[in-house]
Amino acid sequence: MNFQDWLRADRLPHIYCTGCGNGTVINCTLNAVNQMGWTPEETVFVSGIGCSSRAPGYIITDSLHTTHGRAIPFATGVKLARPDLHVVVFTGDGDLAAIGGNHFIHGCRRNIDLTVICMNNYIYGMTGGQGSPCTPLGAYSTTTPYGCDEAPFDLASLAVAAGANYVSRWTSYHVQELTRAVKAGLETPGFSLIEAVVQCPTGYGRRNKLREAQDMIAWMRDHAVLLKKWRRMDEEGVPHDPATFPVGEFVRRNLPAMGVPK
Ligand SMILES: Cc1ncc(C[n+]2csc(CCOP(=O)(O)OP(=O)(O)O)c2C)c(N)n1
Ligand code: SF4
Repeated sequence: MNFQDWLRADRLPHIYCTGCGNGTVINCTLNAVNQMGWTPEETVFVSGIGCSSRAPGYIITDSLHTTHGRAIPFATGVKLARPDLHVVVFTGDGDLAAIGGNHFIHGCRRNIDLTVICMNNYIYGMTGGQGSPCTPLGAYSTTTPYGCDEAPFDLASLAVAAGANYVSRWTSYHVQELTRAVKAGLETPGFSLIEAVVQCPTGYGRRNKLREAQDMIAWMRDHAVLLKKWRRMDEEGVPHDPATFPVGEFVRRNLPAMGVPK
């Protein structure tokens, strides 16, 4: 099978704005799923509500497009009822970390055998660009018109602390790395989080001097710091530029997991 064969062509054209980063993450994910040699019959995609959560609608497998924030509970149900199925969740930073924040940390704590792919565009895209728990300090959104003055969640570190077996962060600029990370998440039993920072020119970029898609892609390229370098800077007491963020594999471990087929 070719990875494009996983797409539901009769659902096109998609709803995404020109330049949206979500399509890149869907492509990387389908590439990784295809590399696993899985079939659509044994794979299920689950999502909440948001632009990111529309992704399963474009994929030929069975899928659940659920209620806002509840993708992980629905996915947990699928996995516990049918441990033989591969269950992949698409979510956004609002869906996962705001209304769904409690489900997220408990999914990690239970280490349930799911692969969760979060398209983090720093805002609520679908509803017009409100601030989310991941909006960076100082960033503008419709609900932070003077610049966000709350510290954002670090989703990857949160997942590590809560007990997930596999955690990576990349961006839609890092296509190869992101594809490899999704595959590693699919291979690792237990809860996997792959955080993909993506451009949302409509809801985020145009309010933050990153109006064109390529402006934000260049911004991600220039502000992502490899985790090894980030940790070396920590060891040496070198301060981080607050606009930068670490990318790479945060953890890959083998803590006891739930829902893994015997
Ligand atoms: C219970 C409930 N509250 C609020 C909404 C409205 N709503 C729809 S999508 C969304 C936020 C989406 O943001 P995110 O999850 O980050 O996804 P994005 O659209 O940015 O990909 C909200 C608040 C809803 N559908 N259901
Ligand atoms: S609003 Fe943002 S996240 Fe939603 S489709 Fe448009 S660019 Fe993508």
